[in-house]
Amino acid sequence: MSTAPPDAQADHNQRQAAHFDTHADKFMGPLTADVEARLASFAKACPLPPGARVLDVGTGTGALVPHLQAAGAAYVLGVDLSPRMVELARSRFPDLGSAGNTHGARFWCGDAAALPSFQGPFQAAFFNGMFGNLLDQHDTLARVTLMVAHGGHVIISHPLGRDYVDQLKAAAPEIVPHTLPTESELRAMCADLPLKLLSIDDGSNHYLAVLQVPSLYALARAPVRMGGNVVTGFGRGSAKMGVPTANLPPDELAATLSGLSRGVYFGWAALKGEPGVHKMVMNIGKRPTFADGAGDTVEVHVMHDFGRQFYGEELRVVVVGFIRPEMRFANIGALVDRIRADVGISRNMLDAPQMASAASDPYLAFK
Ligand code: ADP
Ligand code: RBF
Ligand code: MG
Repeated sequence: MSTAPPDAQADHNQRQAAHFDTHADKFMGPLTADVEARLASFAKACPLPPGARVLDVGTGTGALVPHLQAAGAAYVLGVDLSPRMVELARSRFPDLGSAGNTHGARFWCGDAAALPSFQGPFQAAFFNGMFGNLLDQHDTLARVTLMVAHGGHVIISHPLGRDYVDQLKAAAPEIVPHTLPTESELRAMCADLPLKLLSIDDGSNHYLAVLQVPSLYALARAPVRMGGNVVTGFGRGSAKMGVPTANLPPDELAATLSGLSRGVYFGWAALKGEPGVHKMVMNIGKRPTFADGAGDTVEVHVMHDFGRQFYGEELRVVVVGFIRPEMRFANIGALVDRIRADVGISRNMLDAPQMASAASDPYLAFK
């Protein structure tokens, strides 16, 4: 996935914070009735279950927050890069601190792409009036999507529309590097994300795209079968991460892999000569978290204790689901935390009847 270099991202975030710190007070003025009405309709764009937790990315002074609350959000977390904006937003709502489970609105100052996972999961995440301000729209969309519960929604909206954002971009590209994606651009952006585009209204003076995180993370082309004799990797999976990964030979699998984007998948695995079919989660990619991550690897973590190593032996997998694209993490601890979440999601998803049936795929019986 495209990821801006960390220093470019840090520079961009600093520029956003400084710009909105300077202009924050202008965002406290009343909005027109028209804009308020559009914000109200955006907040109702997806169902919010009772007790819903909602993330408002680029909350500014919290303009969308009352509308989210009116639409049924019990818990709103507003996130913004500008400390002054966050200060003003906090001044408009009862002070609840920055974490906790009491219903109401809270605010967190920082990059939504770096929001600690304990703040989630959310039933919905909104990018309102700010998507063009992101340096790497795909990367931030991917990371925020991981904070949204399965079956939840991601909303990209703007109360003044794409033409307006075009003008902002033309006037100050260092602050607004992108415009809003057209329908085909949004589909392309979501191609390797666990997101389904439910609707898009790209009107002349408003923009509303409604995306959903699938409830089963099913892979469109499932089942995908692949296998091979286990090869050695970098010796890090078990030793440094506590997650052994049996590496499959990528060259032999080139034809199968060409149709799959880099990322994390799950399904079923069997080792030749050993009884049983086991749940597995796997990564296909280049391990961008590590300096030695370059060549493509296919790594399978089998959720079973074999009590031994099995290098050179034949491992087969049937892939049924896709969780997320491969990403660069700030450090090995953050990667391991995320892999643990991937293991948990996979284990749960594979219990669903649609996913469980693939365990009896004849390919896994070596016949
Ligand atoms: P490498 O870097 O060589 O791939 P790892 O530390 O990732 O080494 O460990 C992977 C090896 O551990 C596999 O090749 C396999 O022989 C063994 N292993 C044992 N149990 C498992 C398991 N449940 N899932 C994956 N590999 C396992
Ligand atoms: N490496 C990354 O650099 N980024 C990832 O997003 C990533 N996701 C993974 C998800 C799972 C479920 C597994 C098993 C591995 C993942 N890896 C990822 C690969 C990891 O870096 C690799 O297993 C170790 O470096 C050992 O080779
Ligand atoms: Mg390995």
